[in-house]
Amino acid sequence: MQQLTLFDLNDNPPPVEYIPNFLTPDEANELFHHCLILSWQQNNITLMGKTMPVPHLECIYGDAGCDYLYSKSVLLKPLPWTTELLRLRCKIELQTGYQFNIVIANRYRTGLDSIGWHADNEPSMGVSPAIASVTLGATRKFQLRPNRGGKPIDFWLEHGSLLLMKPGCQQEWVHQVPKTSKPIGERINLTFRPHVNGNQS
Ligand SMILES: O=C(O)CCC(=O)C(=O)O
Repeated sequence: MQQLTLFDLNDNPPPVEYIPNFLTPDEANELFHHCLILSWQQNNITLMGKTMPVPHLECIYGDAGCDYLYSKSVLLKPLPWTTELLRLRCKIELQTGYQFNIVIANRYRTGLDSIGWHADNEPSMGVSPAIASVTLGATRKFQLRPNRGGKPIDFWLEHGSLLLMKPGCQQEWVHQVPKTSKPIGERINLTFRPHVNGNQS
């Protein structure tokens, strides 16, 4: 398995690790098709008193009792793990050495679906969580920027890849998947996260 350590020459590298071929093309294709039939929801988010649709579809699977509230406005209640998602969790845990209790799935139907600058620092994940992010489908730009300011660093997350955001990443960095007007296929992203109420914690 190819593993790249990025930003060796950068004096403030983000604490991430990118594995482009974490899944074989066949594994990634099968998982993409499985994910198309997950229970996708169009949720609304309230930011600064204004309620609007979340700019992508989402859903959550995981251990019972691991409800996930983000931006103080969107409450996700996990559905039971599917066999395919459990198998993927196991593979990621073996690769990374971290344990995960939930997976939040985001579905970007076109280039106009996106997720804005944010950090995944919800208290329900505990202190300084590691988050493992699998990409399926179209390649999209993913940007990381120090939360104290500075230039974004661009990644192109490919079909079947794994991006591990290590402990500290959510405390020091923010990230986003910006919109693009280029014609682009559908992308599904799976972020595996710990939860303080999880079976393994
Ligand atoms: O789609 C991605 O690669 C990022 C997803 C994300 O930032 C999140 O779920 O918090």
